[in-house]
Amino acid sequence: MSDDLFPVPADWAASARIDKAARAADYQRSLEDADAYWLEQARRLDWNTPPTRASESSFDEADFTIRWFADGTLNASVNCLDRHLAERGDAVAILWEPDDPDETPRQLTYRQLHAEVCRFANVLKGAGARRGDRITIYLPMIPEAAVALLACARIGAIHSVVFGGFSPEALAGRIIDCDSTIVVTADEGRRGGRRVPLKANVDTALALDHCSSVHHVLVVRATGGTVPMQNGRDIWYDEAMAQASADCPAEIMNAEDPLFLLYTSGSTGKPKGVVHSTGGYLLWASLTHQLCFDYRPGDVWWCAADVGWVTGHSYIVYGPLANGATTLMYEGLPNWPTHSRIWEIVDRHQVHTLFTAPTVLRALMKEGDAFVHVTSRASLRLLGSVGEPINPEAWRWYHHVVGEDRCPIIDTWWQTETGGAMIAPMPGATDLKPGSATFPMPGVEAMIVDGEGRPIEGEGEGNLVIARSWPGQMRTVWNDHDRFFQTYFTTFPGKYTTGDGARRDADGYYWITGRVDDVINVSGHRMGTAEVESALVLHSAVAEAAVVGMPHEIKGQGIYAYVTLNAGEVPGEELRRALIQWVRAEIGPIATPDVIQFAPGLPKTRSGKIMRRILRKIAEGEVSPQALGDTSTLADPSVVDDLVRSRLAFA
Ligand code: 6R9
Repeated sequence: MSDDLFPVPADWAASARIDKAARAADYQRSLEDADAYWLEQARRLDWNTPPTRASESSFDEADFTIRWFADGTLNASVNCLDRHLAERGDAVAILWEPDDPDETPRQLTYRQLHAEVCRFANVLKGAGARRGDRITIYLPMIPEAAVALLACARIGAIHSVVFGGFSPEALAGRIIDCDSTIVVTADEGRRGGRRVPLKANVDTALALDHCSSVHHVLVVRATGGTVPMQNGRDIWYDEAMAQASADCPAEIMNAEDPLFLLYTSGSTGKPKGVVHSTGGYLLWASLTHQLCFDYRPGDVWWCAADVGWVTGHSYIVYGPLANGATTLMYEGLPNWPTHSRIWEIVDRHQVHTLFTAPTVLRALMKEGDAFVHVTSRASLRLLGSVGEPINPEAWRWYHHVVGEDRCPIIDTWWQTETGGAMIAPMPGATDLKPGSATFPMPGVEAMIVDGEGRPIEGEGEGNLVIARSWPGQMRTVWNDHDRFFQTYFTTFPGKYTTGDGARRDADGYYWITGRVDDVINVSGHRMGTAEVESALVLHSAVAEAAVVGMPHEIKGQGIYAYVTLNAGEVPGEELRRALIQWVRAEIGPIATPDVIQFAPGLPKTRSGKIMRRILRKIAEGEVSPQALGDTSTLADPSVVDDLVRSRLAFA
């Protein structure tokens, strides 16, 4: 960790809307006079009925409730579109950069986007969608993805976006869990010059057992590739749009009505459907986008995430559009066709703020500075980071080589569950330390507690928890409110458990140290070790599997799997390759194991619990008895010797 201080640059200090004193005062007021503060903030949205109540929330078991602006009504698509038409209807809302740099970019003004969204909302209604229905969106990074999200919001349907890199099995699981009636997809996606068979994946998913709730599939013609269409079920997007009216009154929603659900991995069980609200979420996405990035009309904003993750929801679509921003959407990969691509896009579209992930920076950093130097990047004023802890080396490279020491680095810590940034700098208000996400946002009562839940004041390290509700907080796990409570509010009763560890330094800066549970972070993507284990044990050769994270130079963490085979199965290269392929097919390429170690047995306590602490150490290559610690509580301590021997054999 680094303790160097990068003060607010003079130009930001002079122009930013919030300076150091204002940030501190705002924070204090947000906690001490919370109701007034939040009702005031709520005015940044357009309400049909403005709320008169702010938070009515409690994290205690007896009266567990999370509720914000409960008597307010609004529509999210109106806030992202209609209300901008008078003032900036002809301003660009979405700037789209295609995968292939030789193709022409597309742009949609607010007026055009509004018309498309209304049309598609009517198409959805024509396909039977009603308020409260779940609609699964499985699209590449094309403007139609934003259109689809906002069209759902317009009619009060709940969207569930599934990342295009997920397999048919993973897609089916997410469709089944929320009983989706409609899927919106494309013929194919494109990434780095390769085609992704999205429609074919949907067909496979819908043919699987129990995946029977879907009655219509809407298909965007993205590449023109030939795909079979099922009569009566499948509808071409362009054909339906050509018939649809561009007039669609927005459904008036309660602030607490779900806006969307988004599946994310946890430490146990299958992925959970994280449910976000209409009012609180939209306010949080919009407010944090403004506070962290100080957006001004005309700036080109680029969040280089995929709309399949929460970062894409909050900072490609909802936050920027609620703020009337020009949001850039990129179809492809940051390093294709060359390692300069991301910087070429910055130049081509005169990007003001770039928001990306540390894994992208590490991968590009490795290729050398020349790929950066061949571009200008003169338009850049601000750089953002999200998804995992940013190591100080990558931070410095981003700051010095990419931003030429001129752009503050906004390292935002948050989660799918939090809806938007929770701990982050503000460019005009926060002196930076490389690797620290700095201070909590307004209303975020962050605390560090020890293993028993006792608060650690001042300098110290422990579990990061949040002591009170904030507007962007998830409201429940789809169909499983009890799981919501059990997962987040029982480890440290009365507090929201983030699952992350953190250190607070002498100046009050927060440093996120990474997950303290069985979630691993691969290239900024969350993966539950249990999910990969379940996929592995479905293979006929596998008796048992245990998965842990391992340090990885580019991805942050890699996936390390210990596999015990059924009697008669032969460990070897061929089976290793087959298992890797198997996991990719079950979950998707993001879950590809980096290492598979065949193990005759796994280290278990006498009660049968796998001791992951030991497996993590062995995966890290730390195999000395001191590193492995006490193994005396294991049912069979000799298992560890076997694991160490076979680890050393292939290391
Ligand atoms: C937004 C997002 C959440 C987990 C989170 C933490 C890690 C995200 C971070 C960060 C350190 C940051 N994380 N941002 N760790 N510094 N700036 O990534 O959501 O996919 O749900 O992941 O990612 O471990 O708990 P999600």
